[in-house]
Amino acid sequence: EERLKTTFESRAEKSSNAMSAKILRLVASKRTTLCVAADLSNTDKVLELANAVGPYICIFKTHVDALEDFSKKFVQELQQLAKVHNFLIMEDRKFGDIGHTASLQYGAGCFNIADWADLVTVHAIPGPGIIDGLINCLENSKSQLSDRACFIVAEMSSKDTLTTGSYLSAAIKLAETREDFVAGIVSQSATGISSPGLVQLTPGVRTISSQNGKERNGTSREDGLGQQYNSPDHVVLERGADIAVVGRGITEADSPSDAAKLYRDLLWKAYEERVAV
Ligand code: S5P
Repeated sequence: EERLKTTFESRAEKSSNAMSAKILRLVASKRTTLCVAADLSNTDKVLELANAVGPYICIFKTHVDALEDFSKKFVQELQQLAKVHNFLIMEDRKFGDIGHTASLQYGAGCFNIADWADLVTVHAIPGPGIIDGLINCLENSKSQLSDRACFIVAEMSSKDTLTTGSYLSAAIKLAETREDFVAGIVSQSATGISSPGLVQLTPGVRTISSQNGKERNGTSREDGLGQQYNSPDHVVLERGADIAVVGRGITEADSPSDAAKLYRDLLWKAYEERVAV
């Protein structure tokens, strides 16, 4: 597969989306394909995590609607850390409504995501109108369209997900035809993705040794609520992941910073193996 063998640097040059080029260049220069999922319920904890893992990540992924104490000040502090450590912020909102509604959810309300998140996630289910909705919102906001992009959730990591077959191929096709605002795809495989600029983000990543207890039996690669895990090696070499999302594998570690460093190293080694000629 041509695309998967190509270095991030040359894919950045071929990209037709400014944000995807920015991500690919950041990944190449910082030498990290790790995205940390900050699924914590308190803003101090999220900021502490961002500061600890900041040096080792390219993207910091949030779910701000799970925070008990969201504030504008939190956003400013997170943006400050993003500047200091050089990472991008992705709000994993998984928008899934008609364009008009998604536009309101993106640029208004108490979170005002369009104002601060470099990247957002979007379900493909409404069709292209959802992308037009987000673009429309940005055109009427103070954020620059070229400083924002979305990732289409094409295929989920969870057990018995419905994102299969013709839905999955149509979701990838949507991403490929809308690179004006789509920087990447959230998926479990590279099948069907051909554009060199599109970045594949793959969640459901955890090393066996970081799943304390359960995995000592060697078999448990799930979390009991449908999440399914693969190793860093496997997602990069067998599934085509460009960026791997690690949540609890890092947030539940004794030292999130050491764990992030370890995941970064494992992922980068696998990437080098993948692009090696
Ligand atoms: O298919 C998906 C898509 C996403 S974005 N499966 C996922 O798990 N995610 C997100 O990745 C999920 O919302 C969570 O924030 C993270 C996985 O967390 P972990 O603790 O299971 O590593």
